[in-house]
Amino acid sequence: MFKGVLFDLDGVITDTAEYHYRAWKKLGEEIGITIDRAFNEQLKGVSREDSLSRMLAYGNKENQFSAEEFAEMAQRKNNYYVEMIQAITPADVYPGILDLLKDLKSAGKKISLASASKNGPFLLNKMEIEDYFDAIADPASVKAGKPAPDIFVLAATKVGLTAEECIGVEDAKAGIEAIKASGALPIGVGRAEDLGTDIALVSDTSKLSVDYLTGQWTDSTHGN
Ligand code: B16
Ligand code: MG
Repeated sequence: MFKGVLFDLDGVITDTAEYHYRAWKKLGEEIGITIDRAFNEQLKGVSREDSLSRMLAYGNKENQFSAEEFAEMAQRKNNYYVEMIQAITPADVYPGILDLLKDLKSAGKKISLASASKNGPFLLNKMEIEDYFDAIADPASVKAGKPAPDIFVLAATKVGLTAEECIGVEDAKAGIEAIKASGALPIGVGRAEDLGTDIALVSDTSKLSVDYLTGQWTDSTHGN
């Protein structure tokens, strides 16, 4: 049976994915790149710097900025984002997540954060759920971001487990790829069009429960 759950944050624990989108859109408007929600799917789960590189490539402006300008734009996007997330409260925790965290704790499962966001600890604090987490994997300390498996491997290691002993929960294509590569069992929150047809999917977080996770584990090759 699975021994731990590795949680993505943005788009799984709360709706910060929307704020990331708005902050990138605002920066884009300032530098003459118009993005839409379809393009934004490619930024979900991707680090701040990699997201900016993808946005510049999308706008055919990848060679127009110096390293200093690049760093300033990444910082500016984060400033917009940090301003938006100040207002986050416990009421912003997605449906079902608090009960899931409580039930996982009661069931003796480890809980670890595998977010690409450097704002993860701040957000857990704002939502008042940091005490449920046995560990937070620091995205600044891994070599490669999602879709590389590093952050999920680190999140498992930090709670004394291997990724193979864990379930990973993600809302982004890059994150699902990272979970698969780590050896954990992926569960997606979202649509098959975005996340693929080969993994377990829930349409929203209210469908996530210890029973659901247990059923998926038992049905998978991990359970055999
Ligand atoms: P920050 P996740 C990811 O978080 C977001 O999905 C992605 O949009 C963002 O660029 C990335 O964190 C970095 O976030 O700029 O706050 O460090 O989905 O992996 O929880
Ligand atoms: Mg996410």
